[in-house]
Amino acid sequence: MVTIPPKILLNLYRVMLTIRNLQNKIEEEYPKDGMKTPVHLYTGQEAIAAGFCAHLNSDDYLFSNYRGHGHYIAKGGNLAALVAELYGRESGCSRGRGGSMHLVDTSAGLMGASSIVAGNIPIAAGAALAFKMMREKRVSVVFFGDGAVDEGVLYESVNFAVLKKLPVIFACENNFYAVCSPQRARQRLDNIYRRLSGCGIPGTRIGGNDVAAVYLKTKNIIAGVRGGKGPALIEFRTYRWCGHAGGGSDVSLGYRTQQELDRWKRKCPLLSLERRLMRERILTPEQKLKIHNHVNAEIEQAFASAITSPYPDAGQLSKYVFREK
Ligand SMILES: Cc1ncc(C[n+]2csc(CCOP(=O)(O)OP(=O)(O)O)c2C)c(N)n1
Ligand SMILES: [Mg+2]
Repeated sequence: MVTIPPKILLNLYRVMLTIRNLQNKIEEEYPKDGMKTPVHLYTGQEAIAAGFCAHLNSDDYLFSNYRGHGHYIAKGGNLAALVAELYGRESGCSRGRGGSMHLVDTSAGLMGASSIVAGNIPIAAGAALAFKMMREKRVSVVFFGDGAVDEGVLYESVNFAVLKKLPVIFACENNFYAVCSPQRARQRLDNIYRRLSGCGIPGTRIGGNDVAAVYLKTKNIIAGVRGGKGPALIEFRTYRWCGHAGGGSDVSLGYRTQQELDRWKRKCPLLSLERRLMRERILTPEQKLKIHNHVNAEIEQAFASAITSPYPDAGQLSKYVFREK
């Protein structure tokens, strides 16, 4: 903790709080049916996006999956454009055509979120090949879940990236479930970070609920990849608090227990950072209030502007979706 400057820690706190409170607000508003999109909430996983993306520049590329709100915010995305996208408005980051699972904002380096499990993995490797061919010191990052590790394309992409020494980081957020299917029912060994060592990629396992650990441990990995060392694989261990999609608890479905959920909630990434910051007097109660008020006002403003923004013109719906002749 001491090795991270207070200013950076406070910023990590602000980013995580923005992601958390935004997820909570979406959960609250979603039943009103104004958002005509499935939503996959990132609640509980905030430390990964915040700690990792703190080392990225806006021209580094980030490829996300359908659980991408946190990735977009942490990459320096536009909160109002994200919320407008959930409401299908023209002012949304994907001009209202994509919804929650298909966020795109090239100005922030978010090259696209995808609803296809593992779909963005080879694309991220391709982007890294372009960086290498252009001799640019940029990195390409792809976030995916433990479920995506079951897709063959990961192995092909890692093999190619190692062979060509590409500046790509394969970042797996292992929350131990793919929808209702536990990791142990799909993978004989709990070893995602080591699983591709046979291809020659270095793998690291990081506790994904500890933002200081994420920040410190990913710093050197990202710097190495940027410096030309070749690709890296990271497995973050974390837990999804809500149901797979749509928010709310899904413990009644029977695939996981309330005890397990409670155990992970006690390891809340946001609260543990807050406690440490207060203990170390980096965050005072007054500062905390100020940050919370600011973050909440920004979120309220984003929702207010989204619901009063126009929808895309009906005659223009396929614009930006299909290639223009
Ligand atoms: C190629 C493909 N297969 C199946 C699905 C259906 N599906 C949607 S999400 C999901 C689970 C993925 O779990 P994981 O990668 O662990 O990510 P998490 O939802 O836990 O963040 C599946 C199987 C899909 N969208 N794409
Ligand atoms: Mg998962």
